[in-house]
Formats: sequence, structure tokens, C-alpha cells
Amino acid sequence: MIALTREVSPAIVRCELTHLPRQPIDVSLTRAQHLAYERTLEVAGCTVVRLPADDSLPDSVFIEDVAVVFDEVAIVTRPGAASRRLETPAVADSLRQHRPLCAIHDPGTLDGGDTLVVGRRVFVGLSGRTNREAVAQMRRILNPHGYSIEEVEVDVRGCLHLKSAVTAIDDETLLINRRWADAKQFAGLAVIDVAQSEPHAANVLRVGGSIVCAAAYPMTQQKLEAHGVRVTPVDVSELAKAEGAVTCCSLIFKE
Ligand code: CIR
Repeated sequence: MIALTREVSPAIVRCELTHLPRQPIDVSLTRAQHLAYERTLEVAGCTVVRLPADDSLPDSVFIEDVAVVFDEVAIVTRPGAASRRLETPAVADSLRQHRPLCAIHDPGTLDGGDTLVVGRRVFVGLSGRTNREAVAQMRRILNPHGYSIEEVEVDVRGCLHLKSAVTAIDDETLLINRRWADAKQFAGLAVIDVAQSEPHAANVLRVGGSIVCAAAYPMTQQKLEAHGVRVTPVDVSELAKAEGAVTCCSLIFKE
């Protein structure tokens, strides 16, 4: 597996914020946490390919939002925040070596954080960043490859992206915060609820045989372990000040 990552930009202190008040971000600490995150991915079996930072792109470390990679094709997104649209060329150049590329075009907007892939089902969240036109474009790209696209409502007052509210533990089971996404939208899949006191804990990263989660959510971690899930916690507290979590700092795909 390859994990494509992008170095933390010093401009992260000027990141986009939707729900959180701006807090000072320690760039060195963010970099140290990001390095530890990359090591965790290596231990889980990934070859980390790290793209250089761009001093003019505050949110470029959150590489998940600019592409969605399938076995057959990679889709370069058109991020919902205009400030993030210049993040795509460097990521597209790298992905071109691994997959045929498709792209989301104007007037579509899509953040990769709104795309949850479970087997051949692709759930796309209608968040503040992703619109129906992008869902239609995803359908045109992916239906010929045998994927079904399902539009999902998320509570934009609470969460930034679909994957802030729900991620997959395996191809049958989701980890969810039902206050932000109605579990009925995921018919046929089992659900584990995040701990009540940890609304942001649903964002976990499936990599190799393990699940990477943010260390800030021990109660949800215990719930996962009680279900027999092997969990690796990572400290991403500085990235969380920029409204980032564990899925958003990598694009993981088969070599
Ligand atoms: C943004 O607002 O775009 C960034 N500050 C955070 C993006 C986090 N991305 C993700 O969870 N997929």
C-alpha cells in the first residue's frame, strides 16, 4: 500500500475554520505529530510518499480532501473551499503515476472527506463543501466501474465532512455519531456508536488490519476494542485545531 501524505505548511496557522474558534497552532509540534502519524502508517504496512509543503497553501496537509483513489481510477476533486483549489495540481501529478485520472469540474465541488467507500458502495456527504453536481459527476465516473453512489445528508451545524460523522471499521461495520448523520442512510451495515462524550471520535482510519484513531477519544477506543477491533491511537491534537483528524492526512491505496 502507498500512503500519500503532504508535509505541514507553515501557513497552517491561517487554515480554513468552520466550527472551531481560531487557536494558536504550534507548527513544530504539528510537524512532529504528523511525522508520528506517518510512522504509524509505515508500521501498518504502507510506503509513505510525502509531497513537499507549499508555503502558500495553509490546508495542504489535509490531502484526503483533494482526491479519492479507487483501484481503477483516481478522482481529483474540486474542493469546496476556494482557498484549497490550488492544492490539487501537485497531488494530481503524483497520482498520475499510479492511476488513470478523472476530475470533478465546475460547478461541482467535492472534498474527499465527504466520500466514504465501503466495498463497492460510495457514500457521498452533502456537507458545506460538497454539492449534488459533484455527486452526479462521481456517478458518471464510477458507475461504469461497478460502484454505486449514495447521497448522504450530514448535519452541517455540527460537522465539517461526512467522515467527521461516520467511517468504516470494515466492509460490514461503521463507527458513527448519529447526531451528525442518520444511521438509516447506511442500510445493510452494522453500526457502533461513538462514546456520547466524544462526538468527534467517529473519524478513524482503516489501514492494513488495524484502525488508527485519535488519542483524544479513549472511551470510543474502548468501545471498539470491546468489539474486537485492534486500535492504534495517534496524537493529532495540533491538527485538530485546524479541524483535521486521522483520515484527512493521507490517501491510502494499493500500489
Ligand atoms: C478545512 O477546513 O478544509 C481544513 N482546515 C480541515 C480539513 C479537514 N479535512 C478532513 O477532515 N477531511
